[in-house]
Amino acid sequence: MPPARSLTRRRMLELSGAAAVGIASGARPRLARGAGSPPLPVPTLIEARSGEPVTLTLQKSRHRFGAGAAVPSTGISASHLGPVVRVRTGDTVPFRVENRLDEETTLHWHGLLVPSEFDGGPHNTIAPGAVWTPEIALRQPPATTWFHPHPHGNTARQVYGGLAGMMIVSDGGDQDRGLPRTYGLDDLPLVLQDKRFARDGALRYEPTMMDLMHGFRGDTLLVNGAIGPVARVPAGVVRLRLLNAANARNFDLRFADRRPFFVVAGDAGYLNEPVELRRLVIAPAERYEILVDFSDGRPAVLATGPDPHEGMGPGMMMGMGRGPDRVGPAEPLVSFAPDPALAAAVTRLPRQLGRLASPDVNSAVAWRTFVLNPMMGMGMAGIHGMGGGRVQGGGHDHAAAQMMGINGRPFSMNRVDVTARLGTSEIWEIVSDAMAHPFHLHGASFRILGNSGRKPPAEQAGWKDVILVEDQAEILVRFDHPAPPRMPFMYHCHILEHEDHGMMGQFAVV
Ligand SMILES: [Cu+2]
Repeated sequence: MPPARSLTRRRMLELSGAAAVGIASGARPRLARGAGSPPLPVPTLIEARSGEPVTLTLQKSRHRFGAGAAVPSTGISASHLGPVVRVRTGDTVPFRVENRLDEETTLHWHGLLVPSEFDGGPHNTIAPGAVWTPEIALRQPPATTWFHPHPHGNTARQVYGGLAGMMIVSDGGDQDRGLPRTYGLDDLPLVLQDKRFARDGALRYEPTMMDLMHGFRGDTLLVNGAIGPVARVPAGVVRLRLLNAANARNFDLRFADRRPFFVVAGDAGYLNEPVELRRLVIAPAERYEILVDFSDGRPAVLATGPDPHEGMGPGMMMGMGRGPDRVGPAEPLVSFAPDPALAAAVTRLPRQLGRLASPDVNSAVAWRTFVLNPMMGMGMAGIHGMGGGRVQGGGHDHAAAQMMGINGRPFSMNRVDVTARLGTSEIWEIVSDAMAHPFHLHGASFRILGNSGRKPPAEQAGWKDVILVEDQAEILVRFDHPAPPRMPFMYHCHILEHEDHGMMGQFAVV
């Protein structure tokens, strides 16, 4: 870390502290929750079987978010969000992805390790009314993954509107591992998001210029599409599959009573053993599986502190420093009510899960550096050219719409930025400019070698596909899945507004 950068960061904290407090206290949820807490919605489970088609329909619908009337929404075979699809390693599942929206879309399998033609990135477009039929061969370790649209320039608005679902890759070995495994009972998906609502209860997505630069954040927290839900759980060990499906927000998770919890898996697979924590930051698109012991029978509240990486502050406009670290009260996400009438299948923590070796740095055949640029030397005229108020999604033809980039270049569908060799590993150095960015790449997973000059914490020591980079990080990426230059994989910032505005690149694997 160059000393200059630390200095500007400290200076930024001084400069923007007052403004930050103002923003935090000004944010008020606008949607009435209604009387009592709704039960935690548990998405429909689709148990996929080899050779049997699974249909996922991206559709317009109506959905009730709070106490008010149903409002326009989108969902995947649901009124909002999607099902949980459970697939088995070794199986090959033919999917039928139907686009019943009135716009082009794609469906990206975030975390599935498949050839690029089945990846669902911006090249795999599905026209309105069309059906996409990828054959997904599951040849990867068990993991909690997810799926969401990825159309060029229009991902943020489509995901925000409700197009996201979870996919569980299972190898059938969780009984031997001693892990909770009864879906909807002691194995619960928790899709974490934040939204803004209009007075009539409708979802609002009208990002301002500041929203685009910082990433769009809501003032209301949702879990599985519900506000402040409560889950009945057995009075034993319960597994929570956490997915941050927010456009930009980082959740700083903790239980209100400060009880410990145990991370057993990261994005792309199990850790060697449970990692005990009392706080966990989950960045956009990251997944963690945690175990929580409810055997004391007491109700518990999973809450989040303020986003520790929100905003760039005024200094960002001058290309210096980062936003302030937020302070403020924790907000509840979801409550748990242990119910002695529910059978507790697991009452002890497992000892051993994965068998990960240390990453082999010497296996790397190349070193590449990627600098994530939220503003690429664009003048104020260019910023104002985007309009100070509402900015439409999907405006990627607009000259100013590609104001962000990587290594000084905005994303282009027609340019392959990197070519890697199939079956090799490379060290990728990621450098964040102006604020923390969650970096993700398709079709490959990686181990973290270092982040901000430190070794990764134990909960990030396994295989991953997202890394929150505050300053600079190095990852060891393994390329085992092909992507010809005509259909490359993506690497990008998972702040969806950044991705849509050019903070993305393409790599081939040959
Ligand atoms: Cu970013």
